[in-house]
Amino acid sequence: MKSEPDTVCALATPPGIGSIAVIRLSGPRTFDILDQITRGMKPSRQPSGTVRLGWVEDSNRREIDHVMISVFRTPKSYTGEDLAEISCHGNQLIADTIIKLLRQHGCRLAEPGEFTRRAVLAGKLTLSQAEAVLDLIHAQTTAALRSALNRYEGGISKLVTQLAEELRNLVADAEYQLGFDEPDTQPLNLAKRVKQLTRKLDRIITRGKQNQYVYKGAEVAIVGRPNVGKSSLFNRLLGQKRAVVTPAPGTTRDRIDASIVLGDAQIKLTDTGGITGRSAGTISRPAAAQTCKAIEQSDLVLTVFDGSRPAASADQEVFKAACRHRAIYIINKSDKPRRFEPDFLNGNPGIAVSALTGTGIGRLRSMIARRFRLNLGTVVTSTRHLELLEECRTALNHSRKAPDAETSAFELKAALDALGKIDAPCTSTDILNRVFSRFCVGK
Ligand SMILES: Nc1nc2c(ncn2[C@@H]2O[C@H](COP(=O)(O)OP(=O)(O)OP(=O)(O)O)[C@@H](O)[C@H]2O)c(=O)[nH]1
Ligand SMILES: [Mg+2]
Repeated sequence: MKSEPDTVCALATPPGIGSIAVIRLSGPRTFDILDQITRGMKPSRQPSGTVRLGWVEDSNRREIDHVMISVFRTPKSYTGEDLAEISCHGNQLIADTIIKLLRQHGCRLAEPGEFTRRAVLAGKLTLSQAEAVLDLIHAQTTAALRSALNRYEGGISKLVTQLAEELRNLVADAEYQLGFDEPDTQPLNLAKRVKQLTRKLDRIITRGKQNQYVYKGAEVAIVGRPNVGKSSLFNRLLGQKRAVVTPAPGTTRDRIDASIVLGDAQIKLTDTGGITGRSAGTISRPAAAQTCKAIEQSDLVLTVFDGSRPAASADQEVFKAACRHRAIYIINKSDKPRRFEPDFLNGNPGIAVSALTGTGIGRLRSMIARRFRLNLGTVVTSTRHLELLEECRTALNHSRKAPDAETSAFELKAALDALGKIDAPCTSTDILNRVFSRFCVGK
């Protein structure tokens, strides 16, 4: 026999002092419990979708707070269950006391993401919509917000339905052909359509990976030999004097991080100690190791050269360290006569800027922003979705290269299964745990 679900409660607003605090509870005993802790109101008789004012009191009839209670009856609530929200004064002590009271009357403290999890289990939200709820809460830029809203409205489900439809047609045709042909000898004549679908997935995956920067943020390191103006550029991009700038080489030793928004993404910008040529020795080994690590970790390397001085071997070292990564080559000090004419940049003209006067900085900002722009060609951004789309693409490739028709059809079904996991009808605890592990309590 299926047991009745617990009634759960949690603080839905951030802890601490605020004008109000909201405590949410959901489950079959919601109104029964509320009736027991309130005076001047009977939440069990309150119509769904209404708000009433009244008192919360403890078992000795002592007043705890004057509150507003919003009532949402099953199935017309966020979780699909009976749900209520108590808005009390925004004092942590009051909120804690009310939660303690609710627990004394049989409420369990909700797990992180439990309200949204219940919404998914009740079919109120698809899994990808639930993930969008999390992205909505955590979005740091307007682009990230817009894209999360699109997914909250079902953008991923639409995409999955479309792709699954195409795949299902392929599976049906494959099975139809299997009925006629010798399964072990006749290759399926579907390779062309499978390839087309694979190409479509390629595009979605590439754009989706690009979109991840909008959510996860991007790491951008400024590197170069000592004294080329890395810290000056760092300060310019930040719009404030964070890093120390001096005329002496070797000023920056430890890396300095700062956060800025450029275009659609939140960017962690890192100023590093200068990289010297092998013969020079003005920077300590640990500092050099730190700089190399910053390059390795970066999604983009801003490689700075001093445009007013001839290229040196240290510049070439810097180029060698950075060129294996996504890089922008910056020729700084453009306010001075140009003397930097290297032969190792492979024809890349770089971008001329002056960190001192600000010339070219606007163009540089746009160049960086372009690298991390939200690609509106797809709604995909999440790692979980990308992994499943990649699994789907791998199965499609196997299907195309399969030695016989039966294996080919089997792989097509595997591709369909992978796609199905994106909005899985939630029977798998593993998938649910993975999705909801990042949620906060009360959501
Ligand atoms: N003329 C001119 N001078 C600049 C420019 N950018 C930086 N400088 C000067 O170059 C010197 C070194 O600048 P920093 O920003 O400290 O250079 P850095 O690459 O961080 O140096 P280290 O931390 O020592 O590796 C300072 O005197 C700056 O004022 C520029 O665009 N034009
Ligand atoms: Mg510096």
